[in-house]
Amino acid sequence: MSPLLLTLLALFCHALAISPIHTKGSKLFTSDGAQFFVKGIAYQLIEDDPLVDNVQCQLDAALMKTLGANSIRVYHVDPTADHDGCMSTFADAGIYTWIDLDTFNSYILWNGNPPQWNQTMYEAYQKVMDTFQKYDNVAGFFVGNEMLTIGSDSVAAPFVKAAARDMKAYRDQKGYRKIPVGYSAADIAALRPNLQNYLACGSNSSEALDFYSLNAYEWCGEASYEVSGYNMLQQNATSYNIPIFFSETGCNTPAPRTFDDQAAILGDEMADTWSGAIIYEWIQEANSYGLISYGAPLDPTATAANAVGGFVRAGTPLPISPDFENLSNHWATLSPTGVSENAYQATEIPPPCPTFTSGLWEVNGNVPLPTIGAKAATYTSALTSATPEAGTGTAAGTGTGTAAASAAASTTASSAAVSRRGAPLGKYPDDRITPYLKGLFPSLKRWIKDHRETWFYIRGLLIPIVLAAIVL
Ligand SMILES: *[C@@H]1O[C@H](CO)[C@@H](O)[C@H](O)[C@H]1NC(C)=O
Ligand SMILES: *[C@@H]1O[C@H](CO)[C@@H](O)[C@H](O)[C@H]1NC(C)=O
Ligand SMILES: *[C@@H]1O[C@H](CO)[C@@H](O)[C@H](O)[C@H]1NC(C)=O
Ligand SMILES: CC(=O)N[C@H]1CO[C@H](CO)[C@@H](O)[C@@H]1O
Repeated sequence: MSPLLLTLLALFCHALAISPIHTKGSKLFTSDGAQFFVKGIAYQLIEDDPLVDNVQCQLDAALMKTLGANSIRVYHVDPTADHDGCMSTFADAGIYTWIDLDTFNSYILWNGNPPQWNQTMYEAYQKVMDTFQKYDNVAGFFVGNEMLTIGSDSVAAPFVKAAARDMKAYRDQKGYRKIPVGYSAADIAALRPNLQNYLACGSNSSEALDFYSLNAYEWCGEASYEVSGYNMLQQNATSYNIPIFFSETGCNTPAPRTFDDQAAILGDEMADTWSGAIIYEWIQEANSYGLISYGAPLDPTATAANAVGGFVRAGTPLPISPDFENLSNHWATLSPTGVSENAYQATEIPPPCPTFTSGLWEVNGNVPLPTIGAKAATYTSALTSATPEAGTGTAAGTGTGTAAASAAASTTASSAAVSRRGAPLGKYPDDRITPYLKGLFPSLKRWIKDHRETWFYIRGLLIPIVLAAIVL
């Protein structure tokens, strides 16, 4: 085939592609400039990578499309495996993926050990990013899941931030797409809102998360926005400067699940602030959070094909009633449009970095982050011995930074955070043709950007005509 034909073909195929996601201010946008709201499903059929068996992915993606999902979250992947099949299957179904960079042997905090962010982990995270960055339907990466669970775990928070800093720098240095990097937090009242604020705070956005997300199971049964405590989550997140969403939700007691919380999250109460939710989880297992099963439960010791722990983990997904329909019914009626990227001015500023409160939040302000491989004990003692003067004038502040210093840092950040808007559409004087022609091309480009769907449609019609003209 001629290079021209190949190019045209590539353009044609691109027209069908999924539009990648990025962040601006507190919101997620597709490259079409539309705000994106997550309607996701936690998807981990097996402990190992579920994105390698394309036959299974096809079966599941088809039913997820029926359900109305636009995202999955995968907690463990094998960066050495081939994901092309599954990733394109999900992309074709309009489904994005949220991928955890860590796995069983690379957690920043686990099992009561001191927090770690070291070279081995950095390289392991890099491999996952290297493998997945090429797929347009990767919506984001998590540097960790639910690692901090009590107030004193807060000493690990700078390590989480350091991991995000380094993965963002690695992404940019490799010239990868600006795939958002975030953290998925456990919903711990004692850590709230300190952790949320800490991970976003400071004037240097290279050292903050791109998004924050929460695993919250507060809304159970016939609760309501107030009774569930979602109103408090909303209070804590109002005017937050980076995107925030539920990375797990779906309380299962009492059964059946109604998913009524979706109406709050994706509706008037929260959609101005929150970017949607991921439901825990796709497969029915012993914990009873499944939306589907691959057959009746077995004896936990059964050794049937694809069975682990008493549950078959492959095959045709069968909806669990009424949970599946309940969720599907909600999602069908909830399609917030939010704001278009062009119309949105990201004026939110980073929250102040929380100050030290023994047992609750043991990181004092905007402390310098640990370097790769820093030992927790050495790092912490350096912080406590730092004097207020040590870091005067630096954006990083000092270990003994005060609330005032953090607030000052945030104020500085505010001017930087004010978004640069696209130039307004020019007005062309009708007596001079040159400026008009000069303006035509950018206007056309802008029109395409704003009307991407229409443009793809037109282009889809034009390309076969051009091809036919060349061939005939
Ligand atoms: C990094 O930490 C992990 C545990 O999270 C550990 O298994 C590994 O040996 C450490 N590597 C280095 C170089 O310290
Ligand atoms: C922001 O943070 C990055 C990563 O730590 C660092 O390289 C850069 O120098 C910082 N910028 C400022 C202005 O401090
Ligand atoms: C954040 O939430 C907690 C409890 O969930 C609440 O006590 C606190 O007042 C909230 N803070 C703000 C600033 O809304
Ligand atoms: C929103 C929704 O569809 N709710 C339904 C969930 O399932 C129960 C039990 O079948 C129904 O009564 C609800 O109407």
